[in-house]
Amino acid sequence: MKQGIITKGVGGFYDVIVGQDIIRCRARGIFRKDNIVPMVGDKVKISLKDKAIMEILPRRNQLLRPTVANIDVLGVVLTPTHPAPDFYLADKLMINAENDGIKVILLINKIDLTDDNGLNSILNTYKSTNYPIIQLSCKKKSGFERLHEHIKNNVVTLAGQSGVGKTSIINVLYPEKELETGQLSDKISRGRHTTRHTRLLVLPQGGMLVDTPGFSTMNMSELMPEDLPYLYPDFSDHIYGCRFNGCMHDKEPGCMVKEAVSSGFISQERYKRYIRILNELKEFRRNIW
Ligand SMILES: Nc1nc2c(ncn2[C@@H]2O[C@H](COP(=O)(O)OP(=O)(O)OP(=O)(O)O)[C@@H](O)[C@H]2O)c(=O)[nH]1
Ligand SMILES: [Mg+2]
Ligand SMILES: [Zn+2]
Repeated sequence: MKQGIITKGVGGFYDVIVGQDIIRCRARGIFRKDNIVPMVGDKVKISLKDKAIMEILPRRNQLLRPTVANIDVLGVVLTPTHPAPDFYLADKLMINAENDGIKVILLINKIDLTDDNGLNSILNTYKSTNYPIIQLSCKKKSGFERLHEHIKNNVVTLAGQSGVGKTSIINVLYPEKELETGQLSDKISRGRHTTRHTRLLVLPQGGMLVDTPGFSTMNMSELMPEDLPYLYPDFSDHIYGCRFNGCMHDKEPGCMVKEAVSSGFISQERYKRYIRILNELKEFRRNIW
């Protein structure tokens, strides 16, 4: 038996990288019986003779949207324009990563296309999170040295809307692979969902990168509403000063999170989305009980 990492899974076959070689395997029937589906990023033991995955090693973490196991860093990719930033999706990606103990970095791509206003609205939204923010242009190939600092020795998954340049970023870091990228469509510049399958690449310069398909909707049904405030690093300095224990930072008086929003320490827009997400999670709980 050999040990490797799943780099891709399509139609019941899994590509497993073992050293330099990619071996296409089937999963043993037993996984289906136990309801375990192998994921990209899984460390597995395979039988070379049968070309089969025999065992999935315990996962350190698993993101469900996008579906990847054993991630160190989630790179949330946003663009100031083309397409316009979907902050609601970005917040949700960050919340899920926090919930799974995965580090977050924010990548602002296509800075060659924008003016200061577009860029500042993203920077101001996320500055109090203290997430590392890296400005990139794939067109000008700028900003990549700083990104590489976060990639070496890590498994980094890129996620975000279709068309923000996730695949383009990987192509700059690993040009030999020439992954397919797509033009934007229509007047409002939407992506065309060019990347269809999650795929892990081992970079020659060290580190692993995971390219994922863009998406726009995401539910977080597994999260409990009362856990949500703790998944906002920009709330953490304020959360313990609230008048009420168990303050959800919504309509309660004496709330220090709301105070911090009023005085500009926390982005107002991000706070509004927090309330929206909180209500969604509550609604979900109401419906299942
Ligand atoms: N001007 C400019 N265009 C870029 C940049 N990065 C990517 N693009 C373009 O944006 C388009 C979409 O890029 P992709 O890399 O396919 O985007 P993606 O996020 O992988 O999209 P999906 O696979 O659909 O999720 C392509 O036409 C790229 O050439 C950039 O930094 N500047
Ligand atoms: Mg892509
Ligand atoms: Zn509060």
